Amino acid sequence: MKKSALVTGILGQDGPYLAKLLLEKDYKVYGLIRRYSNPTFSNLEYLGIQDQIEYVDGDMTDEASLINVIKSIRPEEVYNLAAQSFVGASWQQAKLTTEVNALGVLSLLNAIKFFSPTAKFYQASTSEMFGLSNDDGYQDENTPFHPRSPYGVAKVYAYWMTVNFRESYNMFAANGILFNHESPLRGIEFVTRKITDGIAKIKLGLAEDIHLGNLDPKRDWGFAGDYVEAMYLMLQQDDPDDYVVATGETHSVRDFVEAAFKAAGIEDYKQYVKIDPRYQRPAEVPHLRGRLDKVTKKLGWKPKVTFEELVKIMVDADIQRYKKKSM
Ligand code: NAP
Ligand code: F7E
Repeated sequence: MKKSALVTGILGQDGPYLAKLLLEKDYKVYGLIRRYSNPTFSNLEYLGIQDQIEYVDGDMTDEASLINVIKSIRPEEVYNLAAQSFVGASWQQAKLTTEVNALGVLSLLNAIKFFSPTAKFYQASTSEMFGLSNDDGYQDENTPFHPRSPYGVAKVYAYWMTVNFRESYNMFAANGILFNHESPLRGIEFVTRKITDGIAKIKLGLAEDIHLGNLDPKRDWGFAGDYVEAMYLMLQQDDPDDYVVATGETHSVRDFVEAAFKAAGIEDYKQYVKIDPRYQRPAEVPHLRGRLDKVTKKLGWKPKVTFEELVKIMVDADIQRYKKKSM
């Protein structure tokens, strides 16, 4: 019998990479999708796996829909990747962000507790929970949380609820505290993809500049394809636990801009970048850098793609995309 897994957030960035990995391991993969007037399966199509997923209908804000899904498929593993994941939007839509990212997780945990209690549960926790905490230049599993956005606050709730279900009901519930991870499938509003998409347009004469906010914040950026392996490994352990997943390196947004223009063969980037206050945030997370000792020691996980390789993969993919469109 094939193992079964439910992946929420199947149409996003991480969902397709994780689904591909699970399919390669011969899982039956169910993907939760919500009602949409015009759904886009483009990220699954990009990886060529859109026809290999069994889609189930549900919304993180509708508890009954989650109960129905869990009850009907009783998956052995549940990867909760669904979220309003854009930090910038979480100030404008704080309540929605809370309903999806915090209360939605409580609903899903309850559905599992009642209808598939032996299922192993993965919660997509985030380095945004650390926010301002940065004792020695690194964050790890023992760093206190100080979230800086409604997104971060909601994720802290979900983190602790995951721990609480583990401690209260003896459920296998694990948090992956993932630092920023990117890919050609990254949503276009996130800074890395906004930069590589903008550079591709400039390179092909389709745009003149890129409008960005604060270039000083530092992030620990890795490749999404590497990070889904860590999610999978967390659910293959005998005991549930919480793990930081990161590269251990940090770069500013400015560094990313410079590296991306360079990868596209443009040396003098400054003339193309306009600082636009519309993209500055009410409260910023200035410095993220994860310590990956635990995930390496306990799960044997390490990132494979370097910062420079990641930048090049994303720049090349966007240039190819626009070239294909113009053919
Ligand atoms: P993403 O591309 O934004 O994907 C999120 C997915 O969640 C989308 O497919 C979206 O569905 C779905 N979703 C949103 N609201 C929903 C709702 N009410 N009901 C059901 N589904 C809903 O995010 P990602 O980059 O793949 O990240 C995956 C998870 O990891 C997220 O929880 C994110 O917060 C977390 N995370 C991400 C990073 C990172 O750097 N990427 C780091 C740490 C943690 P639609 O397609 O229908 O909109
Ligand atoms: O911003 C700065 C911005 O939106 C990165 C999500 O996946 O990772 C992601 O959250 C930095 C911030 O990602 C622009 O102010 C400057 O300092 O790409 P981002 P994020 O906020 O770090 C974490 C780990 C998650 O969990 C989230 O789900 O870049 N920045 N100028 C800009 N950011 C954007 N988006 N657009 C700009 O024009």
